[in-house]
Amino acid sequence: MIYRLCTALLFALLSSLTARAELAFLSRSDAIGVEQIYQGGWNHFVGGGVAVFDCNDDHMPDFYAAGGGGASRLFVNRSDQGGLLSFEIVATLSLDEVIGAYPLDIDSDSNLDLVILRDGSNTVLKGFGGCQFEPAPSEWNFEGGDEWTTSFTATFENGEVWPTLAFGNYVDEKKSRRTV
Ligand SMILES: [Ca+2]
Ligand SMILES: [Ca+2]
Ligand SMILES: [Ca+2]
Repeated sequence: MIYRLCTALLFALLSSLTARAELAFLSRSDAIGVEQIYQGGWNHFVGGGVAVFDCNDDHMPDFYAAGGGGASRLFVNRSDQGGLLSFEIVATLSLDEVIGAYPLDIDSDSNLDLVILRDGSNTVLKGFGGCQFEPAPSEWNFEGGDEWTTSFTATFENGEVWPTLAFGNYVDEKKSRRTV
């Protein structure tokens, strides 16, 4: 009896492993509707970030993809659960010279905001839910600078309601061009 039980369990395990080995992914690249490319000159050799987050609280991941010298885009996930992938592009949020993006609730209103790193002025977008964004309000006092920004982090320091944002800038292009 024990032998039969062990045999049955082993068979079930092997069947499970076989099923897992057959797991496959189907390319649905056409679902995004455009060819999203991170491209550009030497100032885009570093970068290419994608921010994956849920900007409309429907539990389906949306993403904001950097484009370097091309267009960055927000792709809102319009797929049916368990169905084929489908995305809607929010054209108004397309920017150039974007190196990366990070979702973060800067004003703690439960709507994710978006920090966008650029070769040029960095951008902060305030989220309003429903994947609606607008430039950060002036009272946030965000100064985007004009440097070549390639890294970012943020932290809520002890007792602080607003996060501290830290941007990492790469080569000083003005100095670099003088020495080339
Ligand atoms: Ca979503
Ligand atoms: Ca927010
Ligand atoms: Ca910058």
